[in-house]
Amino acid sequence: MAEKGVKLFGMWCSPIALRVEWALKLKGVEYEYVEEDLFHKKSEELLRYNPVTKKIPVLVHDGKPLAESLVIVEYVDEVWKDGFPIMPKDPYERAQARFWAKFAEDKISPATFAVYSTTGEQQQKALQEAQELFKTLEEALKGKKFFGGETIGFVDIAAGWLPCWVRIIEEIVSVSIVNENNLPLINAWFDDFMELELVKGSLPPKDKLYALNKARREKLLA
Ligand SMILES: N[C@@H](CCC(=O)N[C@@H](CS)C(=O)NCC(=O)O)C(=O)O
Repeated sequence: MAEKGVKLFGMWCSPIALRVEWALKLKGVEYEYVEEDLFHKKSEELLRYNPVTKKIPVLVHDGKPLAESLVIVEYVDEVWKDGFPIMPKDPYERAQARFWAKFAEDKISPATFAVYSTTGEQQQKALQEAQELFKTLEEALKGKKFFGGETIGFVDIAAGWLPCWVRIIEEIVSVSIVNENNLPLINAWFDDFMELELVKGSLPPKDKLYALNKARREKLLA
């Protein structure tokens, strides 16, 4: 008989797994969290449930596994459809939400990583590129507190790791990426998003995250 219930495979320092945690918590879904130690050895269970990419997060619902964080978030929204709405109801707005989530994933993530993993002139160039991309993303926030409007939605969940991780990167590399002068709307969104109880209650300890990412950068630059 297939196992019942909801299980989430994640890792404490994964901003990507947080997306799924936020979606489940917003919906009030009870779930079992399974911590993976990707630095050492992936569990047999993870490899069995996600033999294709072998990555976390993986959601197992009544024995059926799903991979890819944003696919999972949409699934959660559809299955627990009477709970907090994550995707917009209107098809055009829903498509727009997918567009901006993809923009953040495909453009902003690598640009932010480039600032984190370089120095000197290369970093200056990366910084300029990242800020231009954030400026573009800012368009989607005009007239709104969150990307979802008055409350958070799909884009906030997809891009929601940025407020925490960008602040840590800024501290590690001693460079300001987002501030109230250059990106006032994104900066306010960073603050508002980090103030949410949902977010405050789920972020990894800052000192641990800082230490991990500082060591990772040193390794990348060595
Ligand atoms: N596009 C995937 C990315 C997942 C991903 O990169 N997960 C990382 C942890 S944050 C992972 O499992 N890395 C282990 C590996 O690459 O083998 C998603 O959104 O779920």
